[in-house]
Amino acid sequence: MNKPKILVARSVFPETIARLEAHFEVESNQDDQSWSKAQLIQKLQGKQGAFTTGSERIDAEVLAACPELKICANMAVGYNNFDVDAMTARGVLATNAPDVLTETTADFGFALLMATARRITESEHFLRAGKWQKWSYDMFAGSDIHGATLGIIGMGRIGQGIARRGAHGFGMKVIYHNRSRLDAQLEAECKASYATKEELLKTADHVVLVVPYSAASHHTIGAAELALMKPTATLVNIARGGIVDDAALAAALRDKRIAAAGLDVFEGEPNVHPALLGVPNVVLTPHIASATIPTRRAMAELAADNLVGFLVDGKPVTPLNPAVLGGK
Ligand code: 8YV
Repeated sequence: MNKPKILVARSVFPETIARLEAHFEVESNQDDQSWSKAQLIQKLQGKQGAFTTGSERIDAEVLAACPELKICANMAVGYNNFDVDAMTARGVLATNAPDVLTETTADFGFALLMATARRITESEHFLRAGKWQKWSYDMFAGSDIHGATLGIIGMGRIGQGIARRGAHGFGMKVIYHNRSRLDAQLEAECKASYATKEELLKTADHVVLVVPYSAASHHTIGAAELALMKPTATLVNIARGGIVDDAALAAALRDKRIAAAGLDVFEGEPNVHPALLGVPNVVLTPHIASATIPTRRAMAELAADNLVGFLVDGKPVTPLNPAVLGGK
């Protein structure tokens, strides 16, 4: 019997490819070429499955042009690259990779917060440039993390991981804003209390964004929100680029309306707004919050589990639109 055909849209572990090849005829993009939408459509011709990594847009146009497609498995917890409604309408299964990256991503969020608040990369650049000639009492003075107020916008699994680190590890006072309140037990475990977005922005010393991207969360932080923050506050974004208005943030950093920012994600990445590159009080990293080998391996395995589970056994592990399962 012919094996189903799948596309692996980005480079991935050779072991993952080998595992997929046991079940499928695999075309993979091991050279990590950047494909236009037309090229993605062309590569998807005749494919029943796609292994995606979060940046390949699967929308109504792609789906209409690829009628054989049955499943897209994202190697990412975020799935704003999928138009899930359009996929459901076409009977195409969407899956993501939740849970396996929670703790690693929360570690990174905290690392970025610490690097930002304590000016670690800025001071390292100074040292490497040979500018360190003397001690001074306020050289690279940053803001305290222990005992400070940590405001988390988006209190899903990763947000809760950051709250636990802040409350239990650093004695921070944790406040959060989320579409819905956590139940009392989770709030107690995270030592976190609910705040409106406005209260959070006005009172937090450090604001961390972990909210999923959608039309509703686009520019959750723009000029008006930045204006509410304390001039001593820091902002960390490990969610998605479009959550922050990068131009407004660059202006706020330049004018010292907030103290500093740490960004792992950007509007239009891998391009970064040039104004952000021009301000010193921002730590910039290339979307690496989940990047440890064990975690990336677990994410790849889960995406592969979904492809094999669905196309071979009819049982995906983490479906986002289980409504389509009845029809396949
Ligand atoms: C991924 C992510 O590295 O899981 C997510 O939503 O943003 C990252 O962990 C990225 O999407 C590529 O897989």
